[in-house]
Order: sequence, then structure tokens, then C-alpha cells
Amino acid sequence: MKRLLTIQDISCVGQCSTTVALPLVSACGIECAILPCAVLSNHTGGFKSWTFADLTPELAKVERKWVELGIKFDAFYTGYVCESQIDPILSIMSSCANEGALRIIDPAMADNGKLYAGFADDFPQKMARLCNGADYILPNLTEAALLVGDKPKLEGYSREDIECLIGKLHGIGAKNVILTGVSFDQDLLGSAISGGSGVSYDFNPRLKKMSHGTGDVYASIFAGALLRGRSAFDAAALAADFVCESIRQTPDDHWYGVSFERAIPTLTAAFG
Ligand code: PXL
Repeated sequence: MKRLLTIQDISCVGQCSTTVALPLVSACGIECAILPCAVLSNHTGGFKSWTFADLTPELAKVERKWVELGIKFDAFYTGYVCESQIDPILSIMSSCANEGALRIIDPAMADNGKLYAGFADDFPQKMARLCNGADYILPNLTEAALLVGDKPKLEGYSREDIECLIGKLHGIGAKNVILTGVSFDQDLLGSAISGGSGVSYDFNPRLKKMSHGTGDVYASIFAGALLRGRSAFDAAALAADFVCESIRQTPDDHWYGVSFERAIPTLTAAFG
């Protein structure tokens, strides 16, 4: 069984980041180790306030211990992280990697045209350093634009605009790009998948509901499926199907995340 390390925060309540990655990567049949870089009482996307314990000083200590013990990983999957954590994370990804270990970077920092609460305007440039050399990056449209220094354009874009944006993302050093939240038709929403020589698209019917945490669900399934040997396109398509099923299973009055727990049986069908 392959071993993946996910590096992101623990939001104790809110169905995002580590509390999504751990169950979903595991349900794909991949061992999931965690490195929490902050502990929050709850996520920052809709709750009035939160507590925040910064675990940056732990990262180098944990790295030293893993190097001493010879602990290594087949893949790294990063999500929501802070500026002070970028260098320690780059260091861990180089010192604790098995040969050929994959770097999967979800630059979780923004949505709907805006950075998440608490991130400074120059944070996307720091996140771009984490994307440089990544095997896969999974930005949404807002994150993609901010990473390359563009103004986010959330509608009225053409296929050429999307493919130009993807070209710029390869330009910051990402080997493969999975751009989410792409739509050329109001009834369809999907992803653009690029390995640098041509872009493929995967679309699903657009669901009416806006949901929190779907980027984390998508990235977790993508990472799990990729490590189970799926192609990037198939992993992206499976991740999108799983997100749609999770949204469908979420009660209307459940606002802070999606009920991905109810969709887990579909993974047994995919990987059983
Ligand atoms: O879902 C991304 C995410 C992760 N972690 C924290 C967040 C968010 C989005 O708002 O606030 C703490």
C-alpha cells in the first residue's frame, strides 16, 4: 500500500482540510499520514470567528525526527497552509520523499474572486513557490489567476482564455494542471486537465447549491485515485463525480460543508 502525507490545517469542525483528507484518502485504499500545520476551532469560511494555533515551529522538529527514523512517503498532498510554512514544507518534501514521490499541491487560499480571511495580498506569490516543481496543482479559477498575477475572471471567458491561464500555470513550474470551476455553458461545470501538451475537459451537470469544502473533497479523491493508478483525467473525473454525489447527499440546511460521509460507499465500488 502506498503512503501519502497530507500537510494542511486541522479545522476541528467544518468538514474541510485534514478532516476530509484523512477519511477520503484512506477510503481510496491509500495509507494517509497527516502533518497538521495549524489547529483551528472551525474553518474561516462562514463562521463568525475562530481560534488559530500556529504549528509552524513543529514542522522542522517533525522533519528532523522523520529523517532520524527513516520515515518517507510516496506522495505529498498539501492544502490550506500559511506563508511561514512554505519553506518547511518544501524541505520536508525533499528530505522525506521515496524515489519518484509525487507532489500534489492544492493552493487552497481563495474562491469567488477573493482570498480567504487572513491571507495577505502577496500570499499568492508565496504559494506559487510551492507550485513550482509540483507534479499536480489543483487551483480553482480564482486561485489560478492570483497565482499568475492576473485579476480573477469568473465569467465571460473563452476556451482560449482558460488555455492561456493554464499555460501561465505551467510557466510557474507546475508539471500538470487541474483547473477546477470551469464552465462554458451555464448547465455544466467542470475541470480542465493539462499535462502541458493539450487540454482535456471533464464536465458534470451544474448543481444549484454552493457548497463549502468541495475543493478539499475533490483534491483528496484526486490524490487517492492517482495513487491507486488512475490517470490524471480519470482521477479528476472520479473526484468530480464524488463531489457531486456528496452535494446531492447534503441536507439543505447543512451549510458549512458537504456530507461526503454518505458518498464513501461509492469509493468501495470504484476501488473495491
Ligand atoms: O476548505 C479550505 C479551507 C481549509 N482550511 C481552513 C479554511 C478553508 C476555507 O475557508 O478556512 C481553515
